[in-house]
Amino acid sequence: MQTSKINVFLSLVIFCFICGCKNSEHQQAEKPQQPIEKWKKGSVFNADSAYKYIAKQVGFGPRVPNTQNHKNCGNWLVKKLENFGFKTTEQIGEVVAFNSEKLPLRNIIGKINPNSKDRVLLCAHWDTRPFADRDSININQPIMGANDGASGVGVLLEIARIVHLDSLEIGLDIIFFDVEDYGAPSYNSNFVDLNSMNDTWCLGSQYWCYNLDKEYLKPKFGILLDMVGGEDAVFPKEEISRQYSGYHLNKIWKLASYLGYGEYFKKKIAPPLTDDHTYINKLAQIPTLDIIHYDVSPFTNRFDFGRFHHTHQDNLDIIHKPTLKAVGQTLLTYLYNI
Ligand code: AHN
Ligand code: ZN
Repeated sequence: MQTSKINVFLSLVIFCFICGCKNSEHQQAEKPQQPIEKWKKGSVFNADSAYKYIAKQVGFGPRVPNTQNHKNCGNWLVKKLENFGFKTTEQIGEVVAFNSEKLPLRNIIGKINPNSKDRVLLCAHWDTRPFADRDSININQPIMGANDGASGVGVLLEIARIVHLDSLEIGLDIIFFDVEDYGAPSYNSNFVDLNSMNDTWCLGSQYWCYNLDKEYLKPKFGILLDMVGGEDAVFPKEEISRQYSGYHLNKIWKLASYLGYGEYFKKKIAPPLTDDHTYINKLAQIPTLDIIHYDVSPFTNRFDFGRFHHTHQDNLDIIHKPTLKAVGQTLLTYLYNI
């Protein structure tokens, strides 16, 4: 009697054990596989080269619209794109600034595989701000714009150099927008009119959007770079980018973290920002995301775009090659994986 009870008990234990094993095997089989990242490696982005392109632009001095420095830098940019084998054109126009000043406008446009319908747009602004309204000294002097202006253009020039060497199958439009940073200064605005002042920014991209050629082969999507060279750069998922270009935004942020750049490409969400992509999305209807330095941490509220933003600290000293590498390598890898 005792032995049979023990036997029943043991059989039960063994039965449960087998069931348990089977069950866990079953669970394992059901468990979704971790997605395997299948990114083609692509070419190597050279941050030293991008840095040199930034230094070259800064060497022209502040690139304020309607000045000789601005003209000289524009001429250099056109030549650079041409030398990299881009079919290069300039959109010349005139815009009216917040203070009623008339400004000449020069958007610089370069194309690779100009007849391909499968195109991507990469863009950045090349002008710099005429004043330092977030500084405490010399607020009426123009800033150097090493980060705010030169950094995005420098990264794109390096990408242009590489796609020229390692031919790209898709079509590519690179646009350097003018008169982005002539927006009404913050000390000019009170709380009520700040919003209505938003359209005083990005005059070059607005002009481009309002004057699109009917024949223009619209890129499938676009990527804007703005202030991509600071040491402490953080790139959150900005709200307009999320709304209009969420698919590519999430893929690019995933790729960045796969490549080891997750410290820059944060999963945090930033509020909608007025930048060139705002108009490209809303007016030109090309889904475009913004890789922009914007710190959403509540402790740095005053310095949301970085502590050097619109100050005289925005010079070559704050340009950090590892940040350029993170942005450039991510973009380049993405281009060869579309
Ligand atoms: C505003 O401050 C409204 N937008 C930021 C756009 C900008 C200025 N990007 C660089 N400088
Ligand atoms: Zn700016």
